[in-house]
Amino acid sequence: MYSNEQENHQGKTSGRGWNIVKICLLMTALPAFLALVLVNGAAQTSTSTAVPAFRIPALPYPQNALEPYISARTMSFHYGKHHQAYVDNLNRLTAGTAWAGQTIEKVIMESTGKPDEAGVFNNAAQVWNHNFFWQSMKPGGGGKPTGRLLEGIEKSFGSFDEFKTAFKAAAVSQFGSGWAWLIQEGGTLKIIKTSNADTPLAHGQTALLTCDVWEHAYYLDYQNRRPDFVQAFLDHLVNWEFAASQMKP
Ligand code: MN3
Repeated sequence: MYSNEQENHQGKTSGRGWNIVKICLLMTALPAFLALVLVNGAAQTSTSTAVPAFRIPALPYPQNALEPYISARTMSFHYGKHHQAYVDNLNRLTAGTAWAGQTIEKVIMESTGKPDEAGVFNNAAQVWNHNFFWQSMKPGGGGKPTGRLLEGIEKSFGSFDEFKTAFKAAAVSQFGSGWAWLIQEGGTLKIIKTSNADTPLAHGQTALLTCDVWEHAYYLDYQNRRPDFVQAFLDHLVNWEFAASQMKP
């Protein structure tokens, strides 16, 4: 009993002594610890203020979601390789420049029409165009728009069918690589085509819808039959809700 109490007493005593040692250790270590936290914090701050790289947005649907009109194999190359390569190139070309960390739109607007910056423009515009293209489609798309967009199409092209014919003609007749677009300009809707990376954004036009007619967009699935690809795009893939969402008041 006594020895137990003594043990307890000693235990308490040695516990108190140990606490004092711990406090002393803590007081010694605290400045070092705080210094570490501060240094670490500064390092983290400098990382977070470091310029974020341009990133490829996630696809709005799985890679096989547009089958059978666009295969998962085409998507894996088109999104996973081509689109990714534009993003990687843009990061390489803008690293350490004033464009690093800017919005893709700003990079496009500031590099367009400058021969010395053609590489930056081409890659930035291709990143933007592809972001827009993926959103221009959805599984179970196609059909007809509604509301204000349908009214605008009927007013500008006569009828929805005439719009489809004209859009397909533009997409098919784009010589070489490029894009077909439905755009809004002023109060009217227009169909335009652009070459290579060129984009309506660089011309002050509002894009509503696009179809990529570079061969990499369709060659694995349609080979040389671009008209069949464009027809499938119009009939089965167009995301009209997205196009309508891009309209300006
Ligand atoms: Mn493409």
